[in-house]
Amino acid sequence: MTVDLPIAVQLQELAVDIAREAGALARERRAAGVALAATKTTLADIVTEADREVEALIRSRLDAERPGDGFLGEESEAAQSSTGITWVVDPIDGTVNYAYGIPSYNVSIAAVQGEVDEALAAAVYAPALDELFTAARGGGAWLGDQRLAVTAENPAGALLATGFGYDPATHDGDLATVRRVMPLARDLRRMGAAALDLAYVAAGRLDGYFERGLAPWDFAAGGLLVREAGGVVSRVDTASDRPMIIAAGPALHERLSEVLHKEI
Ligand code: LIP
Repeated sequence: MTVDLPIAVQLQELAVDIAREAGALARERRAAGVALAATKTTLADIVTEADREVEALIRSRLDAERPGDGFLGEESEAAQSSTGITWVVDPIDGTVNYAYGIPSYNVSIAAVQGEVDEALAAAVYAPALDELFTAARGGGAWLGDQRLAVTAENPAGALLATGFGYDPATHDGDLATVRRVMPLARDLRRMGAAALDLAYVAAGRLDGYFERGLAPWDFAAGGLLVREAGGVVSRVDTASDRPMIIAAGPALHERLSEVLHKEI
């Protein structure tokens, strides 16, 4: 007798299975040596052959298992959904880390229903670290059998993470933002992979994260992890071409929003 699991759990199980297979391929290609395929918005914005190969693997698995679902990925054409579910995929998030051999890269897969902020299921897999973060809406966020929870406020200040875009023209503004936020911080991290930054907020390894200019595939899966771990994720300045993501526990999210709203 098959048990009809809630759709979010079914999607989560598929996302986990595909993320593991895709992550293994990325790790294998990394060990063999990374080939640059092209540059995109700037010379610093690279795509490797592995990015494209991993996304093709993910897409073929989803087409086989979930025909009719939509697809929004970093490296290939979008596909409309006829089922109400769309997969939002970054095949290798942290591409520059990947190209340099820095282990902080991951496969990020989210199944969303409606807006990208409304993910039903998520899997963020860091194959070089063999850590898979996952969540289904209403089912909590997990790292293996460890249930994840965001941190509470710390009188020592917040351990924050952020990131910078590939366009050098945006760096001054982003650094000004960092300067405004630092009075809330005990220290700052810049790890180069948004989905891992979000997964670490969910896991309590970071207190908060903020970054401008992310694409849906950078935050769709990690955003669900944070929400299912008791955190708050918001997107502000959405009218601009570089909206800001803010993710933290509720109290810190409020303080970060106050500071970051002042610059908008
Ligand atoms: C990256 C993000 C990172 C951001 C980089 C880039 P990619 O995604 O994960 O947080 O700072 O500019 O957008 O390009 O490696 O998939």
